[in-house]
Order: sequence, then structure tokens, then C-alpha cells
Amino acid sequence: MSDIVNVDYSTRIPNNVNLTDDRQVLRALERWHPGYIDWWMTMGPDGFQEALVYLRTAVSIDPKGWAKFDYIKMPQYRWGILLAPQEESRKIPFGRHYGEPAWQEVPGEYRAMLRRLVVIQGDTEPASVEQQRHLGKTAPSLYDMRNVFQVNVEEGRHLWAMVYILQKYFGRDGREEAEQLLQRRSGDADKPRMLGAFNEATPDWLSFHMFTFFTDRDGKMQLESLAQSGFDPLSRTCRFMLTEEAHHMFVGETGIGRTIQRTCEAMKAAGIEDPSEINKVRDLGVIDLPTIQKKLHLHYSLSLDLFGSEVSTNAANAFNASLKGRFQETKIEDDHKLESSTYPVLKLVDGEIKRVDEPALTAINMRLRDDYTADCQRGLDRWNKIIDRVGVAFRFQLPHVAFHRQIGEFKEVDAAPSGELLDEAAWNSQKEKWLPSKDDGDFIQSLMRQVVEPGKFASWIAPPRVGIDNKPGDFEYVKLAA
Ligand code: BYC
Repeated sequence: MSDIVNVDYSTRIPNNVNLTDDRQVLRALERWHPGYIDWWMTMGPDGFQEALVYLRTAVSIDPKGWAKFDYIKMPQYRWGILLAPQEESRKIPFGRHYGEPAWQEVPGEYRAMLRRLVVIQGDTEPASVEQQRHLGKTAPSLYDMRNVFQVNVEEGRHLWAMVYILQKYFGRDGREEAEQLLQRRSGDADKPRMLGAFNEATPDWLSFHMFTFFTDRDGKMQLESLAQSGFDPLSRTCRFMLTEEAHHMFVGETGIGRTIQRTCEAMKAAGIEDPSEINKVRDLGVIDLPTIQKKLHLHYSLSLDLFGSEVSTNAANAFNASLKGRFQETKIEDDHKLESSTYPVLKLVDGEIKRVDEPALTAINMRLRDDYTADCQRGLDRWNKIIDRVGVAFRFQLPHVAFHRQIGEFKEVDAAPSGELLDEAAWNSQKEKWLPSKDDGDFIQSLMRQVVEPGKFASWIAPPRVGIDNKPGDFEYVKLAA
């Protein structure tokens, strides 16, 4: 156990996978390292590479003390390879190979499918860093600035985690894929990142917090499914990544919560009862609730697309092959093979949205997405409680799954947030009611001013209730370079 818990710092790459004795993989990773640093310097947080940031670094996988906090310059962050401990005699928990011992090597017949899953997962990690690279310049406080950098270095580590899998288990084509992961760029017309939401801009902090709430939560669901994998190294890698992921969603949920709180308090203080008095609310230097709802519509719908098509043979094949399971697979009480069960799927039938029973195997994406929606709803309930506590009459709502979709059943139709199907003219005349307009974006941008005095916050966001690592309110989370 102690070998697993103590991280090996004797090599350049902190790890608990005994890289010292795995010379071939160590050399492959060391060869990849300069390209990674180059990518980080050009595509990582712009203008802050010399700043000292109070960051946590994963140094162990001991649940009681896996991270240590210290000031560090980001390029010197110890990106490491940490896998959750191997469970003795772990059995494959689903699919055709249910009950067989988990694989320690890639099964030949599933090599291509597995590589694709690992590459897609890997591709999202650097993409998010690229999307967020300008946010430091408009951080609403040092606390928030530190949080975005923390998220960024950990997404960098998650890229390392996938690159390790590629280099250790996929030989030459794994090394080529690892190289490609450093070549693609978020939003680039010629070599974009693989999934839609990772090519969208993150232009402001409200977008960042929505992204960490909605898109990182997709990350959580996908990692949870891969953590069930019959391929044990992938399962162990994802299990440890989930430990870090929790903080990213915390950043999103509390970031939006603090924004809502500030808006409601400012409205109360100014005696504004009606949340739809947008200009009056905006004059207070806070973001009106209807605009926050529009951003929510946008980010939720973009994130739903990340689950793929509702009915998917890719997903069925990955489940059948015991490569990618369901959320909390081991807690589900069924045969874990899904050969004869069905699952209800919302589909477009003769121009109407109908619930149709589909073979559960092909509806795997839909099921994961439903679990995701339930998880999102719990977050919205907590935001709505903040509004209730301050005493404003407004409720945040998730839009219908047919709203603003680019992937799956509803990609060809236009629907209102209520789910009502619309013709093109009706959609075009109303879409700015539901999605952020250029004016909304300009207004949000106008509030994005960097605040760097310790303990101070921009006008539009409330301070957090507690500091990171229990630090006091005026703690200097980032020491900016002179
Ligand atoms: N954009 O059968 P289909 C995270 C493609 S986030 C573009 O419908 P499938 C993070 C698909 O590739 C989690 N293309 O879907 C969060 C396929 O193309 P090919 C990332 C898309 O395969 C924040 C075709 O459409 N991890 O970690 O069942 C910060 C038909 O596919 C999209 C994963 O996603 C799209 N949205 O499911 C940092 C897990 N959707 O192959 C990190 C790994 C589908 O026919 N990936 N397509 O050319 C998977 O499990 C699956 O590939 C997907 C798609 C869920 C993405």
C-alpha cells in the first residue's frame, strides 16, 4: 500500500505507477513533456505564468491528505500521474464480460474503440484551458483568479492522465495521438477540438462559472462511466480524476450562487421588486437574473450535446464491450448486460416530441444524460433557495432537452425552452429572449474588471463564505509578478 500512496518524485514526473522501473514509458513521457510545456506557455493562462499562485497539488492518493497547498508559479506545477489504488480481484461490473476479472492490458478486439474514448476524453482537457486563457485579466478577485488557475493546472494534469494511458498501453499510435492532443486548438477552423462545447468561447466569468457548473458536470458523468471500465488502468485513472473534479464544480456552483446572491441583495437594497426591470438592475452594477437564465439556457444545451445521440450504437458497443458503463453502475440492480430491457427516450415522431421505449443498450447516452439532468436540477434548486432567502420572486429553470440542440434527435428542429416546437420565423423572432444577445454579452463584458486588492470583489459577485484551505478573507491568493 505504501508504494501506492507515496508519490515518486525521484523522476521529473510525480507518479504512483512506478515510472522509474518503466523506462520506456518514462522516456516517452519525458519526450512529450517539452511539447506540453510549450503548449502551456502559449495556450495556458495569458500573462500570469510568472505569478505566484496558491495552488493545491495532488501529491498522493491517500484520501485523508492527497493534496498540498503552496505558492507556485504555474509552469512549475508538478503535473503527475496518479491512479486510484488497484482494487484486489476487481471484476468487470457490466457488459458482455460482466463478472470476468478486470483487464490489466488492452483487449486486442477493443483497442480502437478504447483508444477513441481515451482520445476524446483527453482532448477536452487542454481545450478547456485554451478556452479560459484570458480570464485572469478580468478576475473579480484574487480568490476567483486562483480558482481558475487551479482548474487550469488540474485540467492539464487530466491531459497527462490520458496521455499516460495512451503511451503506456497504445504503443506507437498512442504516442501519435498524444502528439495530436497538443496540436488541436479550441475554436480553430482547421484543427478544432473534437467536441462542440469545447470550441465555444469562454468570454467572461459568468460563462466560466456556467462552464464549470454544466460542462465539468458532463465531465463528471463521463468520468464516472469510464471509472466503471473493465480496462482497469482507465478505471483507476478516472477515479482519481474525480477527486479533483469536485472542486471544479464547486467553483461553478458557488460562482453562480455568489453572482445571484449579489444581484438579489442589490435589488433588495434598491427596492426593485420586479426582476424583469433589467436596465434598473443593470444600473446597480450587477447581472440581472433573466440574463443569468439565458446563459444557463446556452450552457445547459451545449453540455447536453456532449452526451452524443440519444440512441447510439457507439454507446451500445462501448457498454457491450465492457469499456464504458453507466453512472454508479455497481449500485444499479439489474443484470448489467441490458440484453432485453428498454429505456424511455424522448424522440421526434411525426413532428411531435414523444417518449418511446428503446432497447436500453442503445439508450445508454440518454440514461447518462438523464442522470446528469437530475444532478443539474439539484444545483438549480440550491440557487433558487438563495433567491428565496433574499426574497426575490424568480426561479431558474432548465430548458427542455429539445431546446437549442446541435446533436441528436432534436438537431433539425427549433424548440422553445418549454419544449414547444417552432417554425423558423418564430424561432428567429424570439431566440434573443432565450439566448444571450450581443447586447447581453456587451453588458456582461462591461462589468468584467480585474480586482486584485486582497479581500476585495467586483461589484457583481458576493465574496465566498469560506476561503480556500480555510484562509482568511483578505488572503493574497495570487502574488502578481511585479
Ligand atoms: N460534438 O453515437 P454518437 C470533460 C460524434 S467533458 C462533436 O451520437 P457517442 C471536461 C461522435 O464522436 C467529458 N461530435 O455519440 C469538462 C461520432 O463521430 P464518429 C469528455 C460529436 O459516440 C470540462 C458521431 O458524432 N469525455 O471531461 O455514443 C473541462 C456519432 O456519435 C458530439 C467524454 O465525452 C459532439 N458533442 O457519444 C474539462 C467521454 N457528440 O466517431 C474536461 C468519451 C457525438 O462517428 N466520449 N459526436 O466520427 C464518449 O463517450 C463519446 O464519444 C461521446 C459521444 C459521449 C462524446
